[in-house]
Amino acid sequence: PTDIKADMLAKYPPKVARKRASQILINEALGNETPEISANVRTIPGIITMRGCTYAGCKGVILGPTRDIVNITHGPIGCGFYSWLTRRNQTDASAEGAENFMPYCFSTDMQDQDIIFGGEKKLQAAIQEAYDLFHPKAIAIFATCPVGLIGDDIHAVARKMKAKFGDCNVFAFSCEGYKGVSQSAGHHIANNKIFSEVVGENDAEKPGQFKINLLGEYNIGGDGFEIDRILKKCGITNISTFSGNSTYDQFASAHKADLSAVMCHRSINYVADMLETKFGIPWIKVNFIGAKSTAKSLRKIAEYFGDPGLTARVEEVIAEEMPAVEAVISDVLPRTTGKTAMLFVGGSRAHHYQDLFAEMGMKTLAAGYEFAHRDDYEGRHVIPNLKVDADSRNIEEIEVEADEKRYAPRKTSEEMARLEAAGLKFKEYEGLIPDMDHQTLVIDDLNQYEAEKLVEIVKPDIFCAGVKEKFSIQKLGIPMKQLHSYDSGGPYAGFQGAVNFYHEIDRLVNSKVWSYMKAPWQESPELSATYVWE
Ligand code: CFM
Ligand code: HCA
Repeated sequence: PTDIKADMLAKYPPKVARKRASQILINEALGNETPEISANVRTIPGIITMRGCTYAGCKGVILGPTRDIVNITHGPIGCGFYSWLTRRNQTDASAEGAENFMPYCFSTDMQDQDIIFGGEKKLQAAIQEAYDLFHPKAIAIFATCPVGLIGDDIHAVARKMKAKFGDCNVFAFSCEGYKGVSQSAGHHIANNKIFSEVVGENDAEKPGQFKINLLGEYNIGGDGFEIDRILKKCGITNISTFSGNSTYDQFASAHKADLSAVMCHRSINYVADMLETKFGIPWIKVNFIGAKSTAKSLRKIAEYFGDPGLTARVEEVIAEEMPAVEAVISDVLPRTTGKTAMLFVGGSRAHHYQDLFAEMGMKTLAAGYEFAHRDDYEGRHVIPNLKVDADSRNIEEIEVEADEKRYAPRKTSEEMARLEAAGLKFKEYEGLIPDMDHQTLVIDDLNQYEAEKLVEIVKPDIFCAGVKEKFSIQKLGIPMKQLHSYDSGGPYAGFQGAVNFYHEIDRLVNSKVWSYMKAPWQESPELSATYVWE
């Protein structure tokens, strides 16, 4: 792999090579010694990054999956259009009287004249129109790049309209695309606002014995439906998902849960921390991607509640679900064992999906995030040493304190200590690097050039990334699976999702169609060498 890194950097000018070298790492993690990677830093101008923008992270990712908030994009129409369900986040609005605004794309459709004369009046008119048409519980406004550049005060407009309506919560997000180096800043902005404007608004008691929040699960391709099916079967009540298949009221009631289970650490750790600080709800890291990981996560939740009935029920569910999973694993294993994968996805899936590939006997040779921070790579113990860069400083920091009336630690400190001593870790995420094999490659903010270079050198059996990478990789003759939208597939979470994934990957890595393609190295002899991975 040392040669691969050198090959990838060879064509860069020295300054670019130096910067990229700090984001390309050969995994030499041993025990607690995790090598340091540079992450959450600006992409070098001119490089074709895989990243998206801050608006995408706020509007598309965090708020996009909530069905009964009218989400208005204040900006040119492309921003609203791009973030309109392209993520394949599903929702279930079949209940009597359920509101669902997700099939609509709301935008102020900013024009040149709004940029010159200001867009506040147009925004106000759009909010009024949405209110008159739908009378929703809440209207959210999202800033795009021009809004910040011309200085429209979206918060003043939101306050004014909220006061005018009286029965509709109107709030705004300063999530201009350029606010941070990636989507990640948008997650943080969204977390802060949802927490300060919505969480805790509904104090009504929620039924259920074992109440959790599922944080960082977005119901892509129906993942959340499968997880909810399993939780329900176990007798665990999901009070609120942030934010797959969610409603305004779920956010408003999140403080009624007794545990937060965090799937995607990157996008939602802020809410997890704030729920603990303000209301006393502890959080644990879970992963429902992979059958074994699903079983492990259910056991962790049961361990937290410490109820023998729940523990027994969780074991029953695992025992009921696993035979179907194991039948498919033993069918595909002879065809998938020893195959190799590369995963370059967002801020958590490049880690989580390694478990699914491992279950199929497949090895992940290279992986990386588009926009995760060092803690997602190296583990949360590095947080105190993280540098606050210029872009992080753009994000409003909110002060959260214990709620005078409603703060209630869910466990005594003795109980927490006992659980920790038994191995249940709270507020902990160990990151991607320690989980990967020695001498594998970890690459932050991979770009178009490096992706093609990697594929040419290593020729993995499958490459997983997003839509921008899809066709360039396929043209190299390598099967490509989108791990954002799942192409047209899914769910891949939970037990049934794992089965879907095994079938899909088996089909992809064993398909004959790719052998009919002529990749560039098959036509140019100088590119035809095969790299031997040690
Ligand atoms: Fe979390 Fe996500 Fe991801 Fe993400 Fe995303 Fe996504 Fe993703 Mo695309 S919240 S970090 S900002 S798991 S949209 S559902 S697939 S990049 S790996
Ligand atoms: C986003 C959304 C995205 C894009 C995926 C892709 C998603 O970042 O705005 O590049 O294919 O999951 O839909 O991450």
